[in-house]
Amino acid sequence: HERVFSGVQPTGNLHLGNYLGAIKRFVELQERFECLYCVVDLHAITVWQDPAELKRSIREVAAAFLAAGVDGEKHIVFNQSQVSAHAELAWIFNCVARLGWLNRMTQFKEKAGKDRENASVGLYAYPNLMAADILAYRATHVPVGEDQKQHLELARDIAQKFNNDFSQSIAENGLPEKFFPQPEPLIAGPATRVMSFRDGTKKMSKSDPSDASRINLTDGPDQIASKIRKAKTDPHPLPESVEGLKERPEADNLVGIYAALADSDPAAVLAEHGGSQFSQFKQALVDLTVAKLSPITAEMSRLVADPGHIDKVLISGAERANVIASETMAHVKDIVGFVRKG
Ligand code: AQP
Repeated sequence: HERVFSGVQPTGNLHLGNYLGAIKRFVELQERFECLYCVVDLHAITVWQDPAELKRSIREVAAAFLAAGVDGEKHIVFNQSQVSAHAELAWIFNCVARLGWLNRMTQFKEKAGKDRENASVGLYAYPNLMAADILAYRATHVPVGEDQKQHLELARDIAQKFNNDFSQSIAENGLPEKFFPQPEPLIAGPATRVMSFRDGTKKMSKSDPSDASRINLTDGPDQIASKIRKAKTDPHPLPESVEGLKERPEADNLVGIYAALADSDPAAVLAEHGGSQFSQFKQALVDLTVAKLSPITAEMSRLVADPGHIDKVLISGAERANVIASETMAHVKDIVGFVRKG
């Protein structure tokens, strides 16, 4: 059974990278898979979140899903904290994953920075919770940006170790040998790693203190235009072919963004715009970005202004997610050897 799971953190400043690397892909996958899209609020609190701000951000991420075209009736949209299986399974995975595995996670190193002693334990265990998110639904496919690749690999290792450690018990409970599937990352297309507009070697990120480094999904046409015009570039015209994008991170980034927004690919974009000056290409990119994002931004603000609809979608989503996840948890408890009410 093929099933998609993915999540986005409600930590404010949703940006073009989140849209192109994740949310836009969520929409595309709805035709082919049964999908669960989660606002991962338990992940968000691994770093401090102001409670009122968190509530607002949870609704904003849900609004972004819906405004971008995720169907909250056919598929499942919910917030993580409302399905207790995520936290329960994460604990079990805390006891499956090895310290050595987590010590290799580069995102923890980046986010904890120099003051590692002062990072939350949750930030360290984050990848185990992410594995639980996916495996609570025994999801087979996970659309994410390039930055999540290492965490996905860890989720695969956890699934495999659980299946191995408990192979006898899995068999005794009459369950399939590969109780947890190996979730496959879906990292494809021209915008799996959208870069900062201020530094072509850093990814576009919510937490970048410079607002000019990213296009927020709440930015209006004027902000979009000004940020794209000011985006860092090199002094050369656009190359004629994709080979010419090597060693030119800023050009590569803008061409990738254009291609992703146009549902095209970099070669086709360069066939049209190769040889242009950046000033010209940037104007085309402004027009395309505004055309694609404006309807989403408008719908997001409409939904957030009266959150009744969003809350209904989230509550119904959590109920339906809970049905699937509780079944997994009942099996997991039997497999591990917990006594429970039958
Ligand atoms: N720059 C990016 N390009 C492509 N995809 C990206 N994603 C994030 N940044 C880019 C993808 O968006 C999804 C949701 O991300 P998240 O909110 O769960 O966490 P994140 O990766 O930590 O997001 P940020 O913006 O980078 O936040 P900070 O600044 O806190 O680190 C994921 O699928 C992610 O790959």
